[in-house]
Amino acid sequence: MGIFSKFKTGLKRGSAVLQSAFDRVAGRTALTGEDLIAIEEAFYACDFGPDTTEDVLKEVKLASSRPNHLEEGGVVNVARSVLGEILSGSEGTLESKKGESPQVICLIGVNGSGKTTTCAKLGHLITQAGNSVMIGACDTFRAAATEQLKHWANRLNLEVVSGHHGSDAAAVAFDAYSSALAKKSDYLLLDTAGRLHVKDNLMDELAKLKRVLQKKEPLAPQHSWLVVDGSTGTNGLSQAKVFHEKFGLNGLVVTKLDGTSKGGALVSIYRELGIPIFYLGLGEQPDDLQPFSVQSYLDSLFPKPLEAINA
Ligand SMILES: Nc1nc2c(ncn2[C@@H]2O[C@H](COP(=O)(O)OP(=O)(O)O)[C@@H](O)[C@H]2O)c(=O)[nH]1
Ligand SMILES: [Mg+2]
Repeated sequence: MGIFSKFKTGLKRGSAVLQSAFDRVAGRTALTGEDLIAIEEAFYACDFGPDTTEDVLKEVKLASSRPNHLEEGGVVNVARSVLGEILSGSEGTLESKKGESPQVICLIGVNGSGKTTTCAKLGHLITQAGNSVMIGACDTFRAAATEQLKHWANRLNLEVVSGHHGSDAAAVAFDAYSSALAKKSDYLLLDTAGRLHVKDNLMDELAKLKRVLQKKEPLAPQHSWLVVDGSTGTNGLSQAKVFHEKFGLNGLVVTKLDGTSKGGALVSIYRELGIPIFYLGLGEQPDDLQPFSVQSYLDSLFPKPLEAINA
């Protein structure tokens, strides 16, 4: 399946919700109060959040007050351009770092958000692109976590540094960094334990991991990415806020967009925190982690061909 098909398949639920609201107003030259409510509800249902929903409504109302503006898919175009504007600058890109010390990418997030799976998929993606990767299994909290990661790594031919169950996560990170340095790996990916963002002791463990890494490399981890389940709605935003405040995030990976998710949560997180989105999880296969693309995202949510806006 091509990249765009994956986006499209993954985001089909959100797309269907938006489509039904747009179908309702298709070909209309004026909108009723009920039409506006239907549009508002669709944007809410897709987890775009209140601010973005309000912006969309405001622009749709404005457009509907202008003659001819609603013809030829006008409402779709208005909504799409509002989202496009909010998402401008949101694409994170991981640059190739050959020949320097390992770039550390630390994946953090609550339990079950997809960190371990993302770690493996990302390792696969990076090696496929011709860079070398080392993985640190820093989730020493759950007994099965290291096994899960090793299982993936075997399948994808990736190297993992791990510790004993219950050992110090920061020590594993330190060892993994040493290994990555010795093997001249381009990237070191750190899988960490799932933690409740309200639990301070687990946050302290992350802070320690960072401190210990910095003994080796003051700039590490160069990337601190939150892995957030895209189907958790507004909860994802509150998680992101707390992790950002405590840990200083500089990237997002939004997973499970192929599940029950309606796809809008990433807009509300980006809008609020301005943290670039690097990858989307669009399924459970190794190549289901895809670089985030605003264009593909919007094309998947608003699948109809675009007509020019009669501005
Ligand atoms: N459908 C789907 N499932 C995912 C995705 N990412 C992770 N998962 C599943 O979510 C569950 C939890 O993932 P895991 O990586 O163990 O989460 P962790 O606790 O954050 O390490 C696993 O069953 C994964 O297969 C995704 O993008 N799509
Ligand atoms: Mg895990």
